[in-house]
Amino acid sequence: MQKQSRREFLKTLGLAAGSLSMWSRCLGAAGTTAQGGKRPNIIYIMSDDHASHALSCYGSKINKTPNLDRIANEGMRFTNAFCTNSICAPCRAVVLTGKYSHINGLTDNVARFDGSQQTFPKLLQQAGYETAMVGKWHLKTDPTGFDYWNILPGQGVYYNPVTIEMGQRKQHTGYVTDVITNSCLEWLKARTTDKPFCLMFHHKAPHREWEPGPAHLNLYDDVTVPEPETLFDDYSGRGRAAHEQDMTIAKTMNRKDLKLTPPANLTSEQKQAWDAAYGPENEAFEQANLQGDELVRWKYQRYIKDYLRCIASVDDNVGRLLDYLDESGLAQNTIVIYTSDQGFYLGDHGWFDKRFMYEESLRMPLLVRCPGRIRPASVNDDIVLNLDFAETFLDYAGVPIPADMQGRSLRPILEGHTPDDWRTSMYYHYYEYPAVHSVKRHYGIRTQRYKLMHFYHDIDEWELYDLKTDPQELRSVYSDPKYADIVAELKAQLKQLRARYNDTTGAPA
Ligand SMILES: [Ca+2]
Repeated sequence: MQKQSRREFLKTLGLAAGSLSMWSRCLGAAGTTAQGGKRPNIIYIMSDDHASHALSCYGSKINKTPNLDRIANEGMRFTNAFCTNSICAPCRAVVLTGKYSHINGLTDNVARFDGSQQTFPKLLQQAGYETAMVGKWHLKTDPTGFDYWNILPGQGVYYNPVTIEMGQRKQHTGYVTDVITNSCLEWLKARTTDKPFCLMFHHKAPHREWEPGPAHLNLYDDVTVPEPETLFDDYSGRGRAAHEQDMTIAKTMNRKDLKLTPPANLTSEQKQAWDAAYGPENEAFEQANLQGDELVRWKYQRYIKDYLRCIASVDDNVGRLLDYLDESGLAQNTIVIYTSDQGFYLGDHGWFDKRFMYEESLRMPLLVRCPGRIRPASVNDDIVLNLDFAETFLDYAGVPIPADMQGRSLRPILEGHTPDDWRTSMYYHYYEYPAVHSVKRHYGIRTQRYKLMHFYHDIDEWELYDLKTDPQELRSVYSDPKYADIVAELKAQLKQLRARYNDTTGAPA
């Protein structure tokens, strides 16, 4: 935004006419915000594995997300939001603590989160906020720092889920994205205090095995979803890690992922709708005996349609929440964030899943709306991290940011003023290996233009990508003499980042 001229800004506002009145209402005579000292509510919406290239406000070629786009049109969209360790539970721990995985203790999905440590919900609670956590938690220990919590056990299931509400198991009939949203709305409607609140609203969708809800079983039936350019990537130009992973559509995807085996826990009515949606196509598939690229193409269509159907339900349900905020008057003083715990491969490089520091899984969608505080339809390309969220929420709540948190408040950026000393590079570290999907341990640095990665443990390989000339990261230029100076410079910066974040884990840089 700060790079837009006033004329461009006004033009953008024209495109977001619905947002303009809301924005204007909050402007004082001098054009400053009229919010005064009133502390904003915070609604943090996080889905699971929703890649930014599956939101239309990010230019998706494969789906439309009108309700999520609304947050972008009425707030700020970040184009360089990254996670620090691209896997479910560790991302959640980073968000709660504002600390890297090696500091908060949750480096992989196997460990248990130590809920006795400092988290931003605890600090908000101490500062007089009412706090709630609803949906996928995935940290193995009970939530701490929340006045109310209602979570899925572990990964949860899509259909007829059990939730654990303040320690009590509850069986629900229905689709998980609706169930989680219902619980959030019930909590919001039942509130009786005048306290500001912070609600964490975490969807399970669109996590594997991508089971669509009853309302979207037939969405995309009559279309062929465009394939990613790298669907048939052969990994030449990259190191052993890209060759030796186990997350390809061709080999790794199983019959349950592909809905050739139905979910076990459907009601008879749900089963009927399910069979009607998948039955005829499955029968045709079993008879066709597809092989090679043709088989990959079929699997890609089945996978991506189901993934997008799950997102359609997230989008609808975010719309329900936004509507409620409008009707209740809460929209005016509530920060609404939409993000995902990390990105995902949508057939890019022939893959599904995440874990790698390559772009598709490193990058998260990040949309933030708050009328009067954040300009509508603004776009920012600074490097921001999930490590920054805790600090941002504390900043907006007027709570001092503890010195041991490792990120930085996004508030100045959200309000249109990127600090001169904002980070120009980010540090990443992935640990879960050997494990499912066989993505080797690695850490690295990403700047606006370059990415240097070091794979270690049972390997010692470096890769360098020039994102300007090779945005799809198809050819490592680590050994290209033309890039020798860049390699030396980035290695020095990487060492500095490891020292700054006190990361002594993994092989030395
Ligand atoms: Ca995830």
